[in-house]
Amino acid sequence: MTPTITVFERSPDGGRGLARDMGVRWALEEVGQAYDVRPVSFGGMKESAHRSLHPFGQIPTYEEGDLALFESGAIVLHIAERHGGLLPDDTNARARAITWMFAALSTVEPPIADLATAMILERNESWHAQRLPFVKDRIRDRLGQLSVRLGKADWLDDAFSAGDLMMVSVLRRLNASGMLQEYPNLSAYVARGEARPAFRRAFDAQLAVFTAASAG
Ligand code: GTB
Repeated sequence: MTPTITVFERSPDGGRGLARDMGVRWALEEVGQAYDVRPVSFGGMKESAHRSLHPFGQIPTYEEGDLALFESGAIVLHIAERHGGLLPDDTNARARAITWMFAALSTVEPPIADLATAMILERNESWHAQRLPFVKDRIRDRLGQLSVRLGKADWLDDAFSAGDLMMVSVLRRLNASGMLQEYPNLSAYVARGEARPAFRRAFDAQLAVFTAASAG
């Protein structure tokens, strides 16, 4: 059965692959699963039809037969569990890969999300300039720790896994900040993820939605 995902009708990132359907697309491409896409407007996300799929009125969602999921991390885990290629067969290695998925979303991403909040929502506040260095230092703490753990390895735990997919997706949120460049092994890690053919296909597909919406 071909799954359907929802995506931004017109992504505010201009098609740079920063909206969270990108990780889901990437996972589907990695495992070779075709998928359909249903673009949703900002208004449509808040309507009851979409809220029945996503209680918080957001994208992405994932529908496959009578299964409906939201939360990009849960969707990627579902895809990784149903198909080969994103989680190791060895039970312990599989648990470690899932641990990295959680680490990406619940340990590394929060300070990065805080930077987005600072830059978008708090930019005009009188205290913005005073707060920003603290926000960035909290990101540097996590990047430094992650950089030490990655070391010279290509991926976080031996072969590429859903853990790397989530971690690279989270770190890409820093692309515009220039902060990743302070950690050469992390910027090389992200570049390795972005160079994967499955990533390229996913990126091109989400960009095509944005380009079509802008032309229409
Ligand atoms: N935890 C959820 C998940 O991982 O699926 C978060 C989902 C989420 O934040 N969805 C956002 C959304 O639907 C889009 S991806 N927002 C609309 C709303 O809340 O009304 C977040 C996002 C948005 C824009 C950019 N950007 O422009 O760069 C990047 C990421």
